[in-house]
Amino acid sequence: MASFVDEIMAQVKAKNPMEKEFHQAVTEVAESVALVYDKFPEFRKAKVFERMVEPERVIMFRVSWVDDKGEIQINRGFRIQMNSAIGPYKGGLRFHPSVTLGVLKFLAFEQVFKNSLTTLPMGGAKGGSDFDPKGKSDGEVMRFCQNFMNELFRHIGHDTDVPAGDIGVGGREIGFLFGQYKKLANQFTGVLTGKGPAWGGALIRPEATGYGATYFAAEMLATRGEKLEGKTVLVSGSGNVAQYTVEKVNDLGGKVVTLSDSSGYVYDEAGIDAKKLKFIMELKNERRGRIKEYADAFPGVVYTPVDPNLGYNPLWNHKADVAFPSATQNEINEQDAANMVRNGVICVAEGANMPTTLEGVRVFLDAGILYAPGKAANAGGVAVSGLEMSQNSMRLPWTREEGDNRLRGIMKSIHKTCATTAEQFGTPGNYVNGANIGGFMKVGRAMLDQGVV
Ligand code: NDP
Ligand code: 2IT
Repeated sequence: MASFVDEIMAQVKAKNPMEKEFHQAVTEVAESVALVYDKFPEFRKAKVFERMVEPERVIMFRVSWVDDKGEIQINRGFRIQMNSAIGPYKGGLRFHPSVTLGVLKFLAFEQVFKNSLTTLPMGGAKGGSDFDPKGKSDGEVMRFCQNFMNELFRHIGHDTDVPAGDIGVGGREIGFLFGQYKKLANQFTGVLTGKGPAWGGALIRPEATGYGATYFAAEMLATRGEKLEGKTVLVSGSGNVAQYTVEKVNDLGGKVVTLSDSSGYVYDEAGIDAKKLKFIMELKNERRGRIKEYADAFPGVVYTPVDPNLGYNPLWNHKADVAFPSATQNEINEQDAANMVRNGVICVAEGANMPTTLEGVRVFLDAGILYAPGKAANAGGVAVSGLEMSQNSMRLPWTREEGDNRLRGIMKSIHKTCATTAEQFGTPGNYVNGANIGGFMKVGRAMLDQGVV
C-alpha cells in the first residue's frame, strides 16, 4: 500500500506543485484506493486512479467589472471539470478571496466521490473566483456575477455542467448568474441549481446540506444505540450549512452551543433555539453582519475573536457529544481533534468540505469515534441539486415533503454504502475508507466500461 500511495503522490505533487489542499485530498483517497487495487487488479492495470487525479478540463478566465466608485476591478474565474464518467459535471461555485486553482481542484476531486455516493447520475466539478462578496453592494455583486457568467456560459449547460452554490454563493448570486445565463443562451433550462422556488428551484435545496449532515449523524449514532436527542452539539460556521444544521439538530432534540464566522465564535450554554436561529439567519443572510452581534443580542453568550497564534481553535475545546464542522477546510487540526475526543465528542459529521487535517482524521480514527468525512456527510446538498435537475427536466416540481423524504432516503443509503464497504474491505467502522471506496467503485467501473478517454 505504501508504495502505491508514495508513487502516486510523488506524481501528483510534481505535476501540481504548491497545491497543498489538492495533495491532501488525493492522499486521503489514495490510501483507501490502495485497498481496492490489492483486491481488484483490473483497476490498477487500467490506471483508473491515475486518470482520476487529472482533471478532464480546467477553465481559467479573467473577470473584469466596474465597482460603485467607477473603478475597474479584475478577478480570476475558474471551473474545474474533473470527471464525467457517471453524468454531467456537477458541483458548486465558491466566491472567496482564498480561492486558488489548488483549492478548487481539491473540491472538484472530492465532488467526484461525493456525487457518486448520492446514487444519482452526476459527474464532479467545482468553480468560483477570488472575488470577495463581503462589503460589496448588491449592484457590485450583480455586475461581478454577470461578468463571471459572460465567460462561464459557453462551458456549461443542463446536460454538460450544472454549477450551484458554495461559500459566498447563495440564493442572491445564483439569481444573478441564472439571469445572465438565460440572457446569453436564450434558453430557460436547469443549468444551475439552488434557484428560487418560483423559477425552478427545489423546495428543500437551501436546507439540504445541513439537514442531510444531521440525518447522517443520526444514522451513525443509531449504530451505537444512540440518538441526537439530549446531546450537546458544536457547530462551526454560520452560513447556509451551519444554519440548517442547527435547525435540524433542534428538531431532533439536540442542543447547539456554538457558531462562528471568520472573525470569531460564540458559545451559548443555554443553546441556540429557534428564536436565536432566526436572529442568525437575518444577521447573516440579510444584514450580512458579524457573529459578534449575536453575543451583544442575547445574555450569557461568550464571544471569542480568532487568535491565529493560539495553535488551536477554542470552539472545539468545549464539553460536547457531537460536532458538525460547517465553515471551511482545515478548521480542525491534530490538537483540535485531540481536544474534542478528550471533551467527550463521540460523533463528528463534516458539513464542510475537508474541515479536518490528515493528522486530525488520524486522531478520530485511532480514538474509534463515529467520524464521517464531508464527501459522505455533506452529500445531501448536491443530492437535492440532483433532484432539482430531475424536476427541471420533467418540468414538474415536487413538494417539500417529497424532497425531504428523498433526501432522508439518500442519506440512509450513503450511510449503508459507507458502512458495508468499510466492512468488505476489512476496516469496519471506518467511514473514510467506506466513503472513498464506495464513491470510487462506481466511477471506476464506469471508466473501465467507457475505455481510455
Ligand atoms: P456560506 O458562505 O453560507 O458560509 C460560510 C461560513 O463559513 C461563514 O460563516 C463564513 O464566515 C465561514 N468561513 C468561510 N471561510 C472561512 C475561513 N476561511 N475561515 C473561517 N471561517 C470561514 O457557505 P456554506 O455554508 O454554503 O459552506 C460552508 C462549508 O460547507 C464549505 O466548506 C462548503 O464547501 C461546504 N458545503 C456547502 C454545501 C452547500 O450546499 N452550500 C454543500 C456541501 C458542502 P464569514 O461570514 O466570516 O465569511
Ligand atoms: O460541496 C458541495 O457539494 C456543494 N457546494 C454543493 C454542490 C451542488 O452542486 O449542489
